[in-house]
Amino acid sequence: MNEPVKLLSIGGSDSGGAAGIQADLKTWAVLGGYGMSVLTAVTAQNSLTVQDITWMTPRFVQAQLEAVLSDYGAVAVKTGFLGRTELIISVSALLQKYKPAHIVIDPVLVNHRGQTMFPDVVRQLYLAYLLPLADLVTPNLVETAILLQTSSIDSYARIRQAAIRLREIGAKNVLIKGFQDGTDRVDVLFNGNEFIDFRQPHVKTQNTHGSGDTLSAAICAFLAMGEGVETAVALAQQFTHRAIQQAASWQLGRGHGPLSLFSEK
Ligand code: PXL
Repeated sequence: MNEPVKLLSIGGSDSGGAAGIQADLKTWAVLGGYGMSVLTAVTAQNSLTVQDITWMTPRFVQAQLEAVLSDYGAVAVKTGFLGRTELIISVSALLQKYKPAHIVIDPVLVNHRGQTMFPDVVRQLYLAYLLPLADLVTPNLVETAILLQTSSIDSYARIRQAAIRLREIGAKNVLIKGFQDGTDRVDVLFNGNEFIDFRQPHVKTQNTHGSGDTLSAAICAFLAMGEGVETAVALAQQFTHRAIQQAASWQLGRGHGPLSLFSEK
């Protein structure tokens, strides 16, 4: 008898299959984990826009969580689309009850245009309820500025300052994503002792829908497989970069297309 690597995503459905739960489950299938999903919302979405959202009730999110965690359990959990106060509070309570070994909080606060999607109370609840549970929090630059209510984060000095603050608030490790440094994209990890830059050449493409989800899902999988945070981030960044490169030639939808997660021969 053996047990597959059990992974759980708590987030929203993207009908277009690019972001959200779909990105996470595809990533995990490719990386060889057993993926489970607790839906917080269902979006009517394509490469151009999120046209509509139906939120699950807190009671039903709780029912899904109890169902999977009381039976299958999960070694690692990631949270994504969680923009409702009651959902954040009940998800946080159940994570504290079941204590998965690894928790990755991807603070989905803005759409791909960088516009905020949720009221300020959601930001406050991320700080109060979710960051203290996080083994890793993975905001992009805009989400970092929103979480800390600062002006735009436009230098390594400001990234480092912000990472220190987010760690003080409770996240054990902080990964601030997407700093454009010349022709490179750099994600900066702070583990409490040092800052580690993860650098990839920037790929000129519109097809990056779901790239943040894929990165945090891949990190979650590598943590569950026993890698340390630094290696998990490095492997996940390489995986995501390759998926972006492979999709650069795709024509799928008229807006921001998805990544290509599968090995292309
Ligand atoms: O990429 C963040 C994200 C996550 N989950 C869902 C989304 C989005 C972005 O639109 O729709 C369901």
